[in-house]
Amino acid sequence: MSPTYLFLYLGVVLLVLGVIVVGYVTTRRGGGVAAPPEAPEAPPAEGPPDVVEAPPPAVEAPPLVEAPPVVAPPPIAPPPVAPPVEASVAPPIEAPPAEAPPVVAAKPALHERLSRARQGFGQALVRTFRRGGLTPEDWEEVEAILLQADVGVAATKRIVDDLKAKQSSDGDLVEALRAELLAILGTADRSLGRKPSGLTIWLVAGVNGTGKTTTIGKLATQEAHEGRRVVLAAADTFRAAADEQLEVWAERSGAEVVKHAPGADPAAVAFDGVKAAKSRRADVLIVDTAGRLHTKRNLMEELGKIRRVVEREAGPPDEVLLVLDATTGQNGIQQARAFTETAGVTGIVLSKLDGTAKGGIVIGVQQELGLPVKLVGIGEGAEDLAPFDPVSFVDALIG
Ligand SMILES: Nc1nc2c(ncn2[C@@H]2O[C@H](COP(=O)(O)OP(=O)(O)OP(=O)(O)O)[C@@H](O)[C@H]2O)c(=O)[nH]1
Ligand SMILES: [Mg+2]
Repeated sequence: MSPTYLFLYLGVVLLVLGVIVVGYVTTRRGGGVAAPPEAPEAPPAEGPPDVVEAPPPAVEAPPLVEAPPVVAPPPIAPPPVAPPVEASVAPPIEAPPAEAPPVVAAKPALHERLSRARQGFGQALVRTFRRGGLTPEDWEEVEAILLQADVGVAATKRIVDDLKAKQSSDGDLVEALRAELLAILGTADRSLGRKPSGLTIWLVAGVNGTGKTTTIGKLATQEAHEGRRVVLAAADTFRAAADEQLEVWAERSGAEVVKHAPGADPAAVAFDGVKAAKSRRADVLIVDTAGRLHTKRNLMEELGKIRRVVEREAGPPDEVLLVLDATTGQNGIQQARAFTETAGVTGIVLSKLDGTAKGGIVIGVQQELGLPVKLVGIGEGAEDLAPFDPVSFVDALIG
């Protein structure tokens, strides 16, 4: 090889080596012509076409429109947690409560209800007798106590005469008084009259406000408790709302009511009462009548007519009960006399004995008219009607 060619060859080799060395050094300094990283796909440009396309952002910009605040949904109440079911063991099945028996108030003690009569009448006598050695003035005091208590003139005379005789024989005057009162009250039949079968009828009469309707309500209650079917005839067509009062009692006791329009003929109500009670196969018919003064002839005749109508339809009433107000006093004997003449009273109901310091009318009526007291009213409640028992009465009176 010629030296010319040799120099040319060496020059080219050196040039190539130089280029390689320079490229290597450049690469080591970080520059170099690295292949561009693959650009993310640019979003389609929305700008006008003459706008220079911006280089694709390396990081996607956040959206400019603020997102609406997220309203948190109301907290959802947790579903009710069912009480844990005691699955395996079935709860014991409680037996249904036995049907409660009807509440029947205990009969009030006569002794307690007669406390006023005992203090005003019985104990006044007992105190005087216990003093012993009664003077004529003491005997006058005894007489006054008896008369004030509505024992009546005839019974008072009988009691005083008898006790004076006992004093002279040194007897126990309190015991003598007890015996005397029981002797006057006697052993009359005080049960209420009833038919052995068929409809029993009780007629109830008396002056105004003595307690007729209340007594009928109490009687209806007692009869219903004993399993009898009761019809009430509202033959007080005179006083406003008298039938409503009876209806209230009927509702309480389970009785039925027969009534007419206000002002109707009371005898017609009694007539319908008998018919209805018979057709309904009732056991007892109780006829309520208007309060009337025993001195008013036309009113007493009206009562006589009621009785006659009942008698014509069903025979004589099993009871004609006169209701006397124990607080009205001696007038009761006149009332009893007049009502007996007109309507044939068979027994007395002495009402309001709980509210009086007297109570002697029981003795006076028996002594003067021979009419037995059959029932005593000792309060306003349905149970406050007691059969009259002379021994309990006298014990309650003189303590
Ligand atoms: N303390 C007491 N009050 C009674 C008794 N009986 C009735 N009464 C009351 O006496 C008042 C009159 O009773 P009624 O039953 O309406 O009398 P009545 O005889 O039907 O009255 P008239 O139909 O208007 O003549 C009422 O307030 C009753 O609550 C009783 O035994 N004791
Ligand atoms: Mg009445």
